[in-house]
Formats: sequence, C-alpha cells, structure tokens
Amino acid sequence: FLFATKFVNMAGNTTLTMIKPGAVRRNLIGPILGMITEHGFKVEALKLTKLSARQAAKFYEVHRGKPFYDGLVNYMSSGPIVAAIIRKDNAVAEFRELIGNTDPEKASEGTIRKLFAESLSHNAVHGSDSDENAAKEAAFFFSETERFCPEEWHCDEDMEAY
Ligand code: IDP
Repeated sequence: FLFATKFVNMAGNTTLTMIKPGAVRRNLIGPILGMITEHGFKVEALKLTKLSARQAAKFYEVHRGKPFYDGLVNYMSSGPIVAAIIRKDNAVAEFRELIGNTDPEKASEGTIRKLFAESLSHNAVHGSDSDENAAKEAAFFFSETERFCPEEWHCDEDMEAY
C-alpha cells in the first residue's frame, strides 16, 4: 500500500490554473470553474487577484526573450485573474487535456480554450505544464494556510512534497 501511494504520487495530483484577465472581464469565472469541477477536479485553493507587471514577468520567466513575452506580461497584468490549485489524479496531464491546445484554433471541441479563448494570446486559462512547475506556481500564489483539503480527499500523503 505504501509503495502504491508513493507511486501514485509520482504523477502529481495537483496543478495550478489561472483564469486570465480577458476571461474574467467577459464574466467567465463561473462557467470555467464549473467545467473544472464537472471534470472531477477539486478546488484546494482559490483567489481573485491581480498581477503586477513585475509579478507576471516573473511567472512567465521561461518565455523571456520570446517575441510574445512583452505582450504576454502586459496582458497578464491588465486586470484581475482567478488563481486556483486544483486536485485530481494525474492533474497536470488531465487538466492540459481539458484546456486544449495553446492555440484555440487547434484546440479540440469541448475544451475550455475552444469554448472560451479569444485568440492564441488571449486563451482564457493557464495550466501548469509539469509537476515541478505546478508546485512552483502553487507556491507563487498561495501560502500553506490558503490551501484546504477535506479529509475525504486524502491529500496528506502528498502534502510533504510541497
Ligand atoms: P501554455 O499556456 O499552453 O502552456 P506556453 O507555450 O507556455 O503555452 O505559452 C504561455 C502563454 O503565452 C500561452 O498560454 C499564450 O497565452 C501565450 N503564447 C504562447 N505562444 C504565443 C504566440 O506565439 N503568440 C502569442 N502568445 C503566445
């Protein structure tokens, strides 16, 4: 059992999402959180907040130097966002499947980006791309006392990994 638990936890059970400024402006917080929870994700932490340009630049540091970086930083700091830690087995991969391709024109039918994105740069939501980044991004937005886990969700085993 212990081995099984550890093994399951190797593919992390949490990921970090943001509902981007354009989707918040278009009043899509409810529909997007609804899709997330309908697909079996539990909400472990949640906040409405706004990134400064400096914070957005830090969050997207890996893209520094790319042609879309300045536009991305400007956009992501242009208004309030919703940040959330969400939980499901194999959360990173499962959530990237639910949000669809970065470019909404390439995203599958029924995905969040297909349904709600305006364009490649204004693509409604963020989802972490690895367990390592999920942990980093969760820590960027939330402190330990801002994440909650009812006993029924059995989060304790992987809490140590944070
Ligand atoms: P992801 O969000 O699907 O993981 P990344 O490649 O990590 O995609 O890019 C981060 C964000 O930067 C994307 O969600 C998108 O909003 C924006 N972006 C990525 N590529 C382009 C581009 O070629 N033009 C404009 N914006 C882009």
